[in-house]
Amino acid sequence: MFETLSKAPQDKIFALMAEIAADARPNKIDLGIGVYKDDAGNTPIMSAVKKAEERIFATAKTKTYVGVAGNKGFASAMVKLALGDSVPLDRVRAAQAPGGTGALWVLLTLLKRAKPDATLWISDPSWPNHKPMAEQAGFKVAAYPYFDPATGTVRFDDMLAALDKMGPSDIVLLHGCCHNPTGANLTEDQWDQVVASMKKTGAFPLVDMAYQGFGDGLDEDAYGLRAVAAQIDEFVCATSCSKNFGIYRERVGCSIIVAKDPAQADIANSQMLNVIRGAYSQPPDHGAEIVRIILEDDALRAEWKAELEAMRTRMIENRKALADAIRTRSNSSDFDFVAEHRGMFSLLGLDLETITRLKSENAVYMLDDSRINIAGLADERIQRLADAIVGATR
Ligand code: PLP
Ligand code: TYF
Repeated sequence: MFETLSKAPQDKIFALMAEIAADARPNKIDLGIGVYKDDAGNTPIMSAVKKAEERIFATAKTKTYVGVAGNKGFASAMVKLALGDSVPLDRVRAAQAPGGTGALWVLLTLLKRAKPDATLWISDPSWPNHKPMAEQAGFKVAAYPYFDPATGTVRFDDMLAALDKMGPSDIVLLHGCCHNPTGANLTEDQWDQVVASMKKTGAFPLVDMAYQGFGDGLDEDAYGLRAVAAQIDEFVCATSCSKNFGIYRERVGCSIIVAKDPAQADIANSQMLNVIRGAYSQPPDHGAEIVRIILEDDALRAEWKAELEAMRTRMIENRKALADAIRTRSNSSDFDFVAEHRGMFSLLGLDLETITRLKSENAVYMLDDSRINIAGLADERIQRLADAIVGATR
């Protein structure tokens, strides 16, 4: 049987994680996987999450099946969190999914059923899992221009020109906020232009929202998605609770469909539930129940928001501190863009030779495209990282 197979490629992010773990140098700086870390380098459980779990343990009476769509209260709360009041709910359907990845997979499989010959467009560059996932779903995958590593900014004119050439057989995967891996994001005005282009061409939006609340705030980060919702009558969105609730391993996400009318929403939803039933029958409940409890309870919701806000502002402070430290040492504004980026990542635009040297000489680990994770840097590590980057790029 298995002699017909050859070895599959590893996910480069998880491969780097193993490489870092094998490095015995005590001073190593891990800028690899996208997990939020505090000053001490830990990824603690949020206090609102702990309290919700305590409530589950104290009050849950059954572990019977929840159903194919998962936790309904969770799905409703997630729709509200992502879409706000941007679209009438009778056109919206949602199902709980195992993580943002699971939500993306369900939606890609659904879209393949709806439009088998579509081309799926991802940004250049994008999260390394997007292309393999879209290919696994059977799509032709193409890339639209997105990032200019020389300036650290979005190549917006090129992006818009590519979008303007698309049509109804094109599906465009857009990062809702906090672009992974670049950290460079569309302004509100640019979102409006993207939405106007897609409305005009009939290209179909697939929004990946994995970091809501990590950029400029919960509502601010949903600007693009809500602009899509206000102007375009059908689209889908995959959301994740891994980062903003810090419940990575619980695998919590949501697949959201917005259709032209309630009848089409019902049909699309029946196909989505059919996709889920044929894959894993129904999602695990615990993590979704945590999120439902938090979002439906005023006090816990306020506590969660405050914790999320503290994480968000700390990442922005780290960005400013790193940009300042590099500017002071290099007398140049070459890396000032780090302070303008949002979310957990910035793509520094370093070449592979520099990245390899930083690894061997400074024990500084970043992805081989020069993506760094800005969370988990604390003051002393920021100064050392600035020394290393300026030393290696001189
Ligand atoms: N989409 C993007 C852009 C991501 O960075 C991630 C990574 O966390 C995901 C989706 C999926 O996250 P998860 O499946 O862990 O919820
Ligand atoms: O980009 C990251 O680092 C996070 C974590 O297959 C991640 O999104 C990385 C790879 C992957 C799943 C999650």
